[in-house]
Amino acid sequence: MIKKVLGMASAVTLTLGLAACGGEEASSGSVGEQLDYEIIGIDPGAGIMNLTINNVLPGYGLDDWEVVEGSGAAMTAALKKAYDREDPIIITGWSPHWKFNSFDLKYLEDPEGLYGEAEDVHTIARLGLKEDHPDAHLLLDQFNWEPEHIENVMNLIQEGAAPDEAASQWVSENEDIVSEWTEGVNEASGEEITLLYVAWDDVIASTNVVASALESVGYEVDLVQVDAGPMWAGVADGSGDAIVGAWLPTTHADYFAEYEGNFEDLGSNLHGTKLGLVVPEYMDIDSIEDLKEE
Ligand code: PBE
Repeated sequence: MIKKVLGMASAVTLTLGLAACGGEEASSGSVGEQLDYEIIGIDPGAGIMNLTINNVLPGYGLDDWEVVEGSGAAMTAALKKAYDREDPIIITGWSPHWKFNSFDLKYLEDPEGLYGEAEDVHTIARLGLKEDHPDAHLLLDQFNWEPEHIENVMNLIQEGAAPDEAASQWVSENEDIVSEWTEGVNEASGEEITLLYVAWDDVIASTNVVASALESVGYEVDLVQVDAGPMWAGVADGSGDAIVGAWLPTTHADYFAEYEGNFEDLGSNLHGTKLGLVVPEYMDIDSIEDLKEE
């Protein structure tokens, strides 16, 4: 009897010992084991989520991996937490974005090119905006800047400025650029323009800057934050006047196709975006292919 009890006790000790050992193995095992095969994603309506889940994971045979849904803010919070502890983490990342200014990060190579080439960010207007508000339409049509400009605004916000304050600071400090957007635009007298946007940090920055430029010529601008699907639906059904964060031709291809004919594409306002899986420099993987286990 006593012998049996002792036997059980040592069996328990043995089990605990193995479990502890398993834990250690997990933290020094493959990247997949360390991360529980989880990539930190953002909101499910984002094009980068669609691309990662439906093209990239299957394209590289990463069937064990999943992309955790959340938001842009939850993703950067998870990144900061992991980074401060030098823990491994993989996020769905994009440029332009302030995270590359705040942390040492790298894109995992994408040898199959499944995230596509550098894209353009387009301004999309509702049908009829040109007739109803020709001057706002002209300004939106002339809005155009460079990645370094939007990064400046994003960094101001990241350093603590409210988005509208960062935007009006940038607008007042960059009159040479903004005057190209307002060229030929007549002063308005408080007419309302509604811009729809998603809480992606780049789109928060660009939308606030365009709002500030419209306000500088006398418009009253309403900024309405929505999800990606409703943003496209809203500009197509006319409940919003315009959006300035349409990533094309790849990232928002499905939305573009779904609503084509029900909006006016005012063309590119920025060239040179990038999408991918992003990790801290201290991780010793370099390619999406490194996530595949034999
Ligand atoms: N983003 C930022 C968006 C477009 C702008 C890359 C997160 C997306 O994936 O839809």
